Amino acid sequence: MISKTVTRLVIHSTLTLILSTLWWPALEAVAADVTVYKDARCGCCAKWVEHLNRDGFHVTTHNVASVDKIKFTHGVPAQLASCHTAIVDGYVVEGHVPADVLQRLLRERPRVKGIAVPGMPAGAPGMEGPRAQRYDIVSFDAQGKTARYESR
Ligand SMILES: [Cu+2]
Repeated sequence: MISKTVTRLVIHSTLTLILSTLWWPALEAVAADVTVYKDARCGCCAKWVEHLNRDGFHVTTHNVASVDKIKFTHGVPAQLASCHTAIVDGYVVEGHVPADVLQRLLRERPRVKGIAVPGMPAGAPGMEGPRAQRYDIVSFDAQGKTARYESR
């Protein structure tokens, strides 16, 4: 009787462990809140927000008079600037960063201040069009030191 209960308990906890391991990354990705600062007239910014929403992020957008001020406040290096700036889980996200790269950032949690897609490269999420170009997703730290995080 007791051994049967123990066996059941062991099976139950093992299953729970396996299931929680399987579900954890998915749950974490879906639960992430993103705050986006953009200009009200920016069309590609809105398209990037749609891209994040489709990927399960909870996005709150703020239309601001000066996106430059936001970038300065959050320490985005000038050469990495793009059209919008976002905050997710303590990280600064500049420009058209693909949702899966955002998820990688939240999974790996590197010791950086944020990541950026400088400028507005054609083909990046929210910048879809007939001609796509290669671009880098660049990380930066509080001192403004940059490194390539991923390439597309
Ligand atoms: Cu843009």
